[in-house]
Amino acid sequence: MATPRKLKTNKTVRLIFTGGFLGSGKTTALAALARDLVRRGLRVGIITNDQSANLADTLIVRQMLGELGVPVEEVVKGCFCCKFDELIDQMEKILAHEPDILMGEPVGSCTDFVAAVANPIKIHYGKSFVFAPFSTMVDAQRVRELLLKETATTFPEEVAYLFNKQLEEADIILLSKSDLLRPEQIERYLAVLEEKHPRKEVLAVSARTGAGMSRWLDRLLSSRPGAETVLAQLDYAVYARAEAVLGWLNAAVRIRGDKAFAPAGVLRTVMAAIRDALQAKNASVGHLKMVMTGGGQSMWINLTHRDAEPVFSETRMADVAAATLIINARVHLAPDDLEAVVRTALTALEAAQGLQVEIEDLQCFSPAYPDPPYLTRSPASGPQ
Ligand SMILES: Nc1nc2c(ncn2[C@@H]2O[C@H](COP(=O)(O)OP(=O)(O)OP(=O)(O)O)[C@@H](O)[C@H]2O)c(=O)[nH]1
Ligand SMILES: [Mg+2]
Repeated sequence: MATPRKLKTNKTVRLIFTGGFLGSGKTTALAALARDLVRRGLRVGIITNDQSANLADTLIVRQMLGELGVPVEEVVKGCFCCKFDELIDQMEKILAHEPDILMGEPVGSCTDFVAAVANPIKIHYGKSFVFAPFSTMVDAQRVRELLLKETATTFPEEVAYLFNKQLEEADIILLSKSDLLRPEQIERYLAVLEEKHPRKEVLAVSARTGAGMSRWLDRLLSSRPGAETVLAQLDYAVYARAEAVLGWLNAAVRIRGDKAFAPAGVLRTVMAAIRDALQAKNASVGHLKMVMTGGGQSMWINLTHRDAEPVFSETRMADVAAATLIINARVHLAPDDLEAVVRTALTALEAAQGLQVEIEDLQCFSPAYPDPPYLTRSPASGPQ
């Protein structure tokens, strides 16, 4: 097996990686944790990850943490597992800021993180880093859809397999967005997760209200060894099919008006047009997120379930005459169909609101077969 390049750190840096399915709340939770850690006087950096360039998450984290001076880097065109060398490159950039803690968010369609990323890091960079427990986030809607099979989905069984593998490799399972649930619902979902994963710690958290967050952070900062749960077995053919059924679209769109326009109105219009089309095609949504940036400000809108209401960011922007719209869609739809849906929505925006809409970049594809270069099921089996 190839050996990754060397990396030097002046101190041991704690790695907090948090995975979980598309839209489960990873970015929001990591940004909230980072804010808390900075408040405690710790130096933090974050690495985002996506299958393509033009990530919403990088913009969102920068907007959320910009004033705190938290460095944010990204690994694109593949998950951390498959882009291990690029992950090390980006970690090195963050290390230049001398962080105490480096946080990472693997892309939501990723699993086998411990074998593909954590173990190689432990083997090759053991003295430089220590892993905090690896957390997997799940929200209640996805538990009902993919674990309990109580709600309708068009996602095939392979996606449920991927979702379950994400839970299986967690040290800690986080039931996210607990503010949306009644106490008895929280109890029910925690019990379901505990029953399926009796040896794991399961916590309910809300990044929005802060409920459960300090308990989670205590675990992450404890001396408990992390990223210890290696998947004993993962059928890569099934995993690859789970990713391949997703249409994955990242676009950067320049929007100009003859006079200033309201970014929230544009976001709402494009979101509604795409969601209506996805409803008509009966396509399940993993996550549809759009970020508008103009005048040095960003705001965003998210849809994590096709039949849910889209959610706006708390940050708002003043009206602008020009802005960039980043669209990230992960949907159970063939890439060509998804691309047509998005292009049609943008054309309608231009026609209805008299805006000039120019697509600067648009990538639409299904994620490639995962092929992690340093996959190691047992840390002891590699070079020391
Ligand atoms: N009510 C509520 N909503 C939340 C919470 N955390 C995240 N969300 C919302 O859930 C949606 C998805 O959140 P993200 O943090 O982008 O999720 P993610 O897991 O990073 O998504 P991907 O990176 O696309 O997989 C957004 O609309 C968030 O505002 C929470 O604690 N409470
Ligand atoms: Mg995210």
